[in-house]
This record gives sequence, structure tokens and C-alpha cells, in this order.
Amino acid sequence: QIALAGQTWMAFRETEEEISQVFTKYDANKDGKISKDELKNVLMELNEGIAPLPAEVDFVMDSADVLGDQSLGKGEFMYAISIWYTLEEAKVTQSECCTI
Ligand SMILES: [Ca+2]
Repeated sequence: QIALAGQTWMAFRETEEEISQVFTKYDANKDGKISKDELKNVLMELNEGIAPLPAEVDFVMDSADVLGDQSLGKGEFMYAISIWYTLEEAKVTQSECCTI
């Protein structure tokens, strides 16, 4: 799982063009920014189609929204993706060490 996420992330980082494509694809209202609702759809795709928890969307949004305007520009968007993967890897590590 971690290796797969890492691979996806590496593939993601490979070309800026690719990120631009994802950015454009999810910028539903074409205002050049990713809003929280748009971010939710991005995270759902990264999460293999499973809707992320509202708290996770909030966390990624708040952490990546450097300008504090409640939307993500392209640079902030790239940052958001890396935060998401960090979050996911932490989750996997946690569930491995402390199974409920
Ligand atoms: Ca938008």
C-alpha cells in the first residue's frame, strides 16, 4: 500500500504537465483555483474512489491554503497532494502498529 502510494506520488511528480491536467480536470468552475468541494473530488480519486472524511478534507485544505483564501492555486494544489499522501502513510503506519 505504501509502495503503491509512493509510486503514484512519484508518477505524479514526474511532470508538471500531468499536475496541470489534474488541476484543470478538477477545477470544475474554471476559476484557476481548487475550492474545498473540488479538492474533495481530487482526494476521492487519490483515495481509490472512497470519499475522504470531512476532517481530512479540512486538514488538507487548511494545511495547503498558504494564502488563506479557502482555495488552492497550482502551487498550493501540489502541496495539498503531498500532504494527502503524508496523511495516508501516517494512517497506514498507525493501523499497522495499533490494530483495534
Ligand atoms: Ca475552481
